[in-house]
Amino acid sequence: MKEKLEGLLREASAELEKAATEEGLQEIRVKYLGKKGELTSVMKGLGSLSPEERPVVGALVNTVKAQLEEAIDARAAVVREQVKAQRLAAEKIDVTLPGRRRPTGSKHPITLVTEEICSIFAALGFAVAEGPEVEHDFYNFEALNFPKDHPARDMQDTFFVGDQVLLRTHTSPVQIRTMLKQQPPVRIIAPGTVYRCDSDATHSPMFHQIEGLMVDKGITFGDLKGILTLFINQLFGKDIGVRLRPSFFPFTEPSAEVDIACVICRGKGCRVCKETGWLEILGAGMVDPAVYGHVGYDAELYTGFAFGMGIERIAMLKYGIADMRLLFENDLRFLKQF
Ligand code: 2U9
Repeated sequence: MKEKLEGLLREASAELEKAATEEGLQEIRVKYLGKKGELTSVMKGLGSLSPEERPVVGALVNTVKAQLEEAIDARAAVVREQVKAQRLAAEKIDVTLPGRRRPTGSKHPITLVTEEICSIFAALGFAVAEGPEVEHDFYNFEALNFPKDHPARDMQDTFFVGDQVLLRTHTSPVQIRTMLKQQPPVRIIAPGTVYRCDSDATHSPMFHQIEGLMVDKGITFGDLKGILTLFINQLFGKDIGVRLRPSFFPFTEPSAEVDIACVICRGKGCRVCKETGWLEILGAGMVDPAVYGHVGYDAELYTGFAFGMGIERIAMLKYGIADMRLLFENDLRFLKQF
């Protein structure tokens, strides 16, 4: 019996040596110590021994059982450590590897120009004002002194949403809304998207504008010229030539168009400036007293100037973009350059 038990212990020890997984160890535990296990069947056979043999063999079985349990537990600890080491090796991360680069976008040239223009005027004390793109006829035309039969009010030029409701054709309604809310002094710029029923190689039905308005006591045409010249010199350089030509708008009187010396030929004459040497970039004028009447300002007390410019045109001149459609196609090969 003693040899049999020692044989079992040797056999189990040899199997334990080879066991490399927790499952393998469990099988060995069942094989020797389980209900139908080898050691258990020896214990069951104790009853057939003589009363003298029984305590001796019983003590031996208990010793072997304890040794076996100890050996299994010891091997289990080793296997657990091995499994852990394997998992750690498999999950190892090299934290020194460079990260995966995500492509970063860049700002659209229209956004860049808008931000640059806004920051120039912000430095001059102008606040940025915004308003709705779907407007009422009153804010878009009526309060701006457009006659009832003005061609801009025509269905051919304006997108109408309803009888009196339309897509704003300029950002001027933002200034009207501001004036209705506050008394002078007013110093604002209004950047935004505008819409006109117009689409060809040089016109898009949706484009962007920045308009400005300054109203206070004693504002003169000299202030208009001074502020706009300062603005142009910051945007296009301090040596650029500037000239004002008389013009007409329903909402300003007197009105002017502002030209800069051609940024391509510096005034010599080229295809871009149609051989004139000049490029029109702004419209401007002293706010017509009729506009003050619509917003409740005292036209005897206050004067002011307003101006407007198309951002696409400025962006094309500033960055040398030949075709306006590039600004709306969202081709990454184009946009990545900014
Ligand atoms: C109020 C009073 C007056 C805004 C002005 C212009 C002249 C102008 C055009 C430039 C190119 C529009 O994008 S464009 O087609 N704008 O020439 N805009 S004065 O005058 C105002 C605005 C609001 C209350």
